Amino acid sequence: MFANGGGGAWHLLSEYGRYMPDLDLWVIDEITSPCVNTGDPTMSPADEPMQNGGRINIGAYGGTVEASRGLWALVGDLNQDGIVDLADQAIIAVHWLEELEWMRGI
Ligand SMILES: [Ca+2]
Ligand SMILES: [Ca+2]
Repeated sequence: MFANGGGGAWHLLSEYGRYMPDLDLWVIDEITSPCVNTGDPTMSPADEPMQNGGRINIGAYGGTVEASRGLWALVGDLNQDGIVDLADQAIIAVHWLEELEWMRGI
């Protein structure tokens, strides 16, 4: 599931963002490669752009600024520091009961 492997474009397809170096922009694909966020779990994905899923990608661009984006692995990790803890709970406490205007009519 590459952008165009036959054409030498080895960036992984992603519904969350894939870099197109020839146009210097990010695009959204209809599917996500299973290689997104399935690399070595002991390696830091810090060099991948956010949203980097909290795990390095497999492939030529895994661990680089051109890595395809993916969903963050920990849903409750609101500050995306890799752990669900009181800091995340504090974010919820600060924003507790906020709502969008369109919700007020329901
Ligand atoms: Ca990743
Ligand atoms: Ca956190």
